Amino acid sequence: MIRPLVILPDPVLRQVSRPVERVDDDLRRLADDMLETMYDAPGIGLAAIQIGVPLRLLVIDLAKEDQPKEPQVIVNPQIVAHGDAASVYEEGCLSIPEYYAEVERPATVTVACLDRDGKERTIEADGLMATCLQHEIDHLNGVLFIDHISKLKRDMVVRKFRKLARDKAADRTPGRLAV
Ligand code: GNR
Ligand code: NI
Repeated sequence: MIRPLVILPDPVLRQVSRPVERVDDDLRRLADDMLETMYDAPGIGLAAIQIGVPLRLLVIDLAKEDQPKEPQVIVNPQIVAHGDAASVYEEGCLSIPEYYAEVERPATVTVACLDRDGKERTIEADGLMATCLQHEIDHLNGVLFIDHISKLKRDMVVRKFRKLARDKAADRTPGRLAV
């Protein structure tokens, strides 16, 4: 089932998610809904809080559109190490639609987690996977990628999305906004 996405400036996005206690069929159903919602968007990653569920659960699929799907379910992830080198990626977020900005993060990370069978795993990631994992793990801590850009840019984005939310609540058609 495709679930509605939580959009900035909804304070739900600032919640700190709690650990998953049990990897059971209910959790796998939730992960399947997240994957369906992510593929529909489309996006390459999704944290549970983005559909309003404050659990430390995320899904990722970096497979290209014309390639077979590679769904990954990641439970209770912890960054246990990162490399010294940094890399810059242009990031976007399904909770901040159509806004993109460059973010610098460690280029490599080691993440300990559980998989969809509750089995302990260690992921050594670089490139887009390293960036995506850090972006998603930020969500579990109530952190958004705009927290890693300048305050000026962040304030601009937040203001724009506040206005969009106000317009929507008032059932006005949002016009194109000057930023
Ligand atoms: O779909 C997404 N693309 C993306 C691009 C660069 C860096 C991170 C991401 S994650 C994002 C989906 C999302 O909002 N996940 O939380
Ligand atoms: Ni995001």
